[in-house]
Amino acid sequence: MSAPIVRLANRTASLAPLVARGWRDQLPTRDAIAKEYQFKDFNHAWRFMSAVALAAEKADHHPEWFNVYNRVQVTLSTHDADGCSERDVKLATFCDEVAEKL
Ligand code: H2B
Repeated sequence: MSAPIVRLANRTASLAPLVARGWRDQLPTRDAIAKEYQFKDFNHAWRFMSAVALAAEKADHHPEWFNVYNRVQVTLSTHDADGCSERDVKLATFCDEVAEKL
């Protein structure tokens, strides 16, 4: 993911499409976004996590996540920028695309 490691210049506008798709803005607690996915079963949750993990490793941009059976809670923030960056927008969009196809 070659997006710059800087906080979003226009945070509200950049996050609006994600918020419209169910991502929660974690402000004021933290400059991060989070979404909970629910899949058919553990197999589908794991397929989602596998696909996202491969993309995350390739992009050197990793999710914080928590999985119980068919649920996956994903939190995205850029530690190196101490807040949301374009990298989080890209990874969030990718997560939604993968979940949509499962
Ligand atoms: N993932 C996330 N979410 N934020 C980062 O700032 C980050 C990362 N930085 N993965 C990368 C790894 C960095 O620590 C390494 C050294 O490139």
